[in-house]
Formats: sequence, C-alpha cells, structure tokens
Amino acid sequence: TVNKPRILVARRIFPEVVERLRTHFEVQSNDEDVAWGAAELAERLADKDGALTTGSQRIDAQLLAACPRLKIVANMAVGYNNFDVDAMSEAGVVGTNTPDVLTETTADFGFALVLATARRMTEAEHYLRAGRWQHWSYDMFAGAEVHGSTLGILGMGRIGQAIARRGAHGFGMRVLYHNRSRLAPEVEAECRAAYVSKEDLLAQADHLVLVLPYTAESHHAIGAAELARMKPTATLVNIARGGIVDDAALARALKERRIAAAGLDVFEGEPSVHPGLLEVPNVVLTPHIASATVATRLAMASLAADNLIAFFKEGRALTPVPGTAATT
Ligand code: 8YV
Repeated sequence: TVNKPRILVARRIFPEVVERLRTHFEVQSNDEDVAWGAAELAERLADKDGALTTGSQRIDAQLLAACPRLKIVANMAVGYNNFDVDAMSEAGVVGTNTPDVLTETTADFGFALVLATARRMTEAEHYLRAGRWQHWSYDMFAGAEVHGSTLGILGMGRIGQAIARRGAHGFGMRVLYHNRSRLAPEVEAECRAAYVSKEDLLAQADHLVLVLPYTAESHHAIGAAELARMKPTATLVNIARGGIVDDAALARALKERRIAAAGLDVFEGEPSVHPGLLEVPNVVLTPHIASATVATRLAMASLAADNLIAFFKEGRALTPVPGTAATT
C-alpha cells in the first residue's frame, strides 16, 4: 500500500468535510472547539504534508522551519494576512485561500452592518431590553438615511464590488470608491461606482465601508487623521481586518461624536476588543461573522479541502495565493 499524504485539519470544521479528506489522506483533525497556539500548531504540523487552517493561524518562517515535510497550507478564508508569503515561497510551501465562494454572503453582512449602524438597531434593542421604552419620541433613535445617501467603499475587490451593487441598485445610493488600482470602465459602470481619491472618499462618504486586504500599507489606513476628515454625521463599517482601523482612535472619535457611529466585525487583536469600543453606545459590534452562513462556511471548507485534494492528486492547487510557492 502507498503511503497517503498526512494532513492536519487545524480547526474544528464540518465533520463531512473531514470525512471526505479521510478518503484521500491520513488526517489528524482538531475536533474540539479550541484554537491551538503557535507551539501546539507547530508540534502537530511537524510530520504533516499539508494543512487546512483558518485566518487566525499564523504561517511564518518559525513555524515552517519546524515542518520540513509541509507542501501546502489551505486557508479557510479569503484573507491571507496570516501567511508570511515570502517565508512560504522560500520554504516551497503553497498557500491557498477561498475567494468567490464568500463574496455575496460577506457583502450581505457588510450591507447589514451599514443598515444596523445607520439606523442604530443594536443600541435601540439594548434600550428596549433594559425596559427603558416608555413612549414614542420624535428623535428616539433617529439615525442617518441610507437610501439615496453616498456610499464610500475603500478596497474595491470582489466583495467591495458586491457591496457597491447592493447600494447602487438596491438603495439608490451614489457609490464612490478608492482602490490601489482603478477598475475597468465597464466594471465601474456595472457597479455604478465612481473612482475618487482617498481624501475625497473620506470627505464625501455618508457611510464608509472598509473591504481592503490587510497589508503593511493598509495598517491603520483609518486613524485619527482620516477620521477627522470624515463628516460628523458619517458612519464607518469594517468587515476587512482589525488593524486597518486604529481602534483606540476610533473609540475616541465615537465618544467625542466626531463621526456618528461605527459597525465593526473585525478588531485589532481579536478576540480581544478595545475597551473604549465597548464603552460607547454608537457602535454595532459582531464577532467576525461576515462569512458565517451555513452554506458559505461549507463552501469555504469544501474549497479548502478541494485545494488539498487537487494539489496532491494533480500537483496543482485550485486557488493559490500569489507569491507563495509556485505549484508544480
Ligand atoms: C473567516 C475571513 O471566517 O475569509 C476571510 O478572510 O475573515 C473569514 O471569512 C476567518 O478569517 C476565519 O478563517
């Protein structure tokens, strides 16, 4: 009998996906709802040929040095800021992510956060649950208009475009975007989105949504200076990554009402959340769940598994991350 490649499934995922992997590989899986630390991950990965991981597990030179057999890491996430791409390339390790399958679901959630933030939904619910609702008032939880307002999108990839379409076609919004590169005219037309400078985006957006990858360049892309350029009536939504926003500066801006409100699904240093954000009322907070529908999470896990299967069967990953080791 030939030896099957050894795979580590580093986080608890759908049992049916693990079962499918077992038909191709010798699998060690994390079946408990716990996140392994770097040392625990390195120990279990030391004798493995491949891994299925999530976006919170760092794949860097130190880990790779402890895993001489490792050939591929399949991330169950579209973002791959947990990959040290250069270290992986140097170690000859392919990284894969899960683009496309989560685009529309994540855009739905981004738009839900725009609505919930502008219309102060969680703040209002807390008030109701606390038994404080006595009577109707004209200004009780009066929020910001969504339909017909200006939607700003920073980071115009697949998810940014899907949010733009929702805003333009569904809510009659004027859509402005800023991106590292400008979109093709036909894509701009289809999204009904206009390219502007980052300064103009900050100044003009009524609702600003962050959907850009987290890189050295995008670290604290929204800090005190950027928040100061926004309208005092504006809202900010982050479904990209913590670290893109300076959470301490944001907490101060929210407290001093320098912007109206924020909707945050991602945080610097999550699962910890900056205490200043927990203190202010004008923020909607969710625990990194923008891709969390049953169908989408299954599609993500399946694509990560398909990457491992294609790589070991055909020598070619399906959705490799640019800059990681070239597939053979
Ligand atoms: C993941 C995400 O749930 O795809 C991404 O980039 O942030 C989420 O969809 C998370 O990263 C766990 O892998």
